[in-house]
This record gives sequence, C-alpha cells and structure tokens, in this order.
Amino acid sequence: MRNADADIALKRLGHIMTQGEIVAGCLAPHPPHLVYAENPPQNEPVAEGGWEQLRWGYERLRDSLKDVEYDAIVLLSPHWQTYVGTHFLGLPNFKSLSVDPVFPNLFRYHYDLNIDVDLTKRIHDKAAEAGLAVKMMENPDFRVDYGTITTGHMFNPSWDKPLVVISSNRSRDYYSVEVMQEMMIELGKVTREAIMESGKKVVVLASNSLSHRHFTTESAIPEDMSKEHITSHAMHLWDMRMIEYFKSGQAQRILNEMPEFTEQAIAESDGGGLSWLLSTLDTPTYPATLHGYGTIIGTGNAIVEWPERQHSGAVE
Ligand code: 2X7
Ligand code: FE2
Repeated sequence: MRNADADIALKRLGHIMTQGEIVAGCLAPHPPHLVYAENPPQNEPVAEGGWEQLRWGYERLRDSLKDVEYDAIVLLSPHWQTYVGTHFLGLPNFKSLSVDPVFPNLFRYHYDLNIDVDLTKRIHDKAAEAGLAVKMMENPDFRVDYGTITTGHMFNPSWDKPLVVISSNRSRDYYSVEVMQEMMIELGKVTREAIMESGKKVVVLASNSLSHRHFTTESAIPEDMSKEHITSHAMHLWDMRMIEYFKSGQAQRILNEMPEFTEQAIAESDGGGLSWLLSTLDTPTYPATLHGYGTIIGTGNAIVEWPERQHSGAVE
C-alpha cells in the first residue's frame, strides 16, 4: 500500500516537474518608431528620442520580468501576413536586414535571431492535428517582418532567448472578424497545450497596436512629440474601453466585442494576435497590469502584462 502511494506521489511530482508553463502573456506593440527612438546599434537611422511614455512602459514590462525564469518567447506578428494558413519560422537562425516598407527612414534593422525549433514544431503539429492549415517556413533567405523584430527588440533587447514566431493568417480579409477569431482561439488553445507538454517556461506576446488609424503625413521631424496625439476621440474611447477590460480581468468581454472593436477602431487586432493571446491564457479573469499607453503617428498602443505565473496554481 505504501509503495503504491509512493508511486502515485512520484508520478505526480514527475508531472509537476515536466509540466510547461506560460509565465506571462503580454500585449507588446511594434511601431518601428520605438526602436528608432531607442537608437540601438542594430538600427541605421538616428533619432533624438521620442515616444518616451511607451518606451518607459517597455522598461516597466522588462523590469517586471527580470527575475522570472523562462526558456522561450512565443510571438505572433500581424505584419507577417499569410493567406493560406498559419506559418511558423522553422529554422534555428534567421539573420538579415529588416526594413519597414512604410517607414524606411526610421527602421533598417540588422537582426540575428534564434528560433526554438522544437517548441515551434510542437505547436505546428498540434495545430495540424486540430485541423488548422499550417506550414513551417524553412527558407533560409526569408526576411523576418518588422513587427516581429520591433516587439522582439523592445521586449528583450539582448535577444538572449529563442523565439517561436507565428504568422498572421489573414482570415479576416477572406472571411470576417468572427471567422478569424474562431481560428485564433483554436490556435491559442493548441499553443497552450503544446507549451504545457513541452515542459518549458514561456512568455507569449501579441504584437499589435489597439486603434490603428494612422495620420496620412509624417511631420518633418518624426520624433517631434508636439505633433503626436490620437487620431480621433472615437479611437481614444475604444482604446480606453479595451484598457478597462484588461485592467478589470474581463477577457471574455474583449473577445465578445472584438468584431465591433476591430471594425470601428480599424484595430490591429484584425491580425488575430489579441484573440490568440487571450486564448493561450485560457481567457483570464484576473486583472492585467497596464505598463504604458501612448500614441504613435495617431495609433493607440498599450503595453499590458497578464502575470499568468501568479495564477493557474503556478509556482514561481
Ligand atoms: O506597424 C505599425 C503600427 N502598428 C502602428 C503605428 C505606426 C507604424 O507601424
Ligand atoms: Fe503594425
């Protein structure tokens, strides 16, 4: 009897020890202006600062995670747009120059990033099993989009953690926000399952702005903050509504209102990142931490952390 009890206890312990964990989920937007304003050596253009509210927000996010151990970063970028299914960066390393097609004056970044191919393959395979169309991107000359690079840099400027990079399937363009969201909720579920089964500790990042109406012209000095503000009051109201839901733990309400938000605020949630993120976190009911909010060429951007490690019975 004692031996049987000991066996069960050992099995349970083994399960706890090998169980993976999402330590945090974050909304981590990627306007290239943030990297431009930071002046890292990898980026060619030189700035006189700018967008400090958001850059301080990223500082607070990095600070919040500085003592938290994790193995990999899983990131979905709306600027890697794939029209047939969801794709995953599938080689151990990608190195090249990433240029923002709209703001080449601000973002020409020499990147060198490592991929956690094992975790990528686990998520890819689980998504395939669930019936989602998926593909591993194994072209070594593939150029990584600026959304991935900007979020990757602002979240972890030392690039010392491997990434899993997931494309944005444009099902919203072919179908509707509702169809896109159904697919992203499924992708979020399998992402969570694959992480749990991998035994790894992971941070998940949705790389997108909230309201996304740009100005149509750029000021002579892009970092002139006297010119920066939200495009319209309607966009501001939508952003504040979403932030209220983040802070009060109402993820289900965000998912319910996603079609109206995405259409009326021209929101970058159209790429599926926010729906996917909330699904990886099992539609959280606990409050998220708002690390920062600010506008960039008229768009609304929030840096938000769901400290998942403090919930779901996880051990820090
Ligand atoms: O990709 C972006 C964005 N999401 C918001 C603002 C400005 C530029 O690029
Ligand atoms: Fe964007």
